[in-house]
Amino acid sequence: MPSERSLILFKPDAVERRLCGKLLSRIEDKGLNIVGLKLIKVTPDLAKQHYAEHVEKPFYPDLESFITSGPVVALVVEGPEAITVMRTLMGKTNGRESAPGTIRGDFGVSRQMNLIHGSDGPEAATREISIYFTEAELIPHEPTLTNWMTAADER
Ligand code: D4T
Repeated sequence: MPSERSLILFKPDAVERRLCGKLLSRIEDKGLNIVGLKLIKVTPDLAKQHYAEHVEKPFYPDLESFITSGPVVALVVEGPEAITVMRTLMGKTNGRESAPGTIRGDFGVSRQMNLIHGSDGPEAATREISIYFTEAELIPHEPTLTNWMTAADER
């Protein structure tokens, strides 16, 4: 089972609402490794790069002003099927539809202010990680607890 990396953002609403600790705990509790983490301000240029597929959509101007409106915590998480594991942990895009127990389901009712971003596939993850992080900013490591959280054939 291949280990994957996913680009995660705690969006400006999560920072403003002081939810970063709770969101980080969900990721740590689940058993994924943090290999990159920083506080950044997303610029309009960076937003256009990140959301390239949405730039022409009617909701894009509002999305850009939201994602550039305050600090964002950017992370790279790693683990078995990390991309899918994170999407499941986050819940559906629209907080009104996401299930209780998920991050979006537990903490919000908005489609735009949905607290967290996670890459939606391996190609997106590679692209997004390279937009937000340099190789030197990523610190791969193998916590000793890994041996108690995954079997050998799951690593
Ligand atoms: P992100 O990319 O933020 O993790 O969200 P999703 O992957 O779950 O959802 P998405 O790409 O479809 O949308 C990106 C981003 O745009 C916001 N949005 C979306 C919005 O404000 N209005 C809309 O109509 C849609 C479809 C929410 C997430």
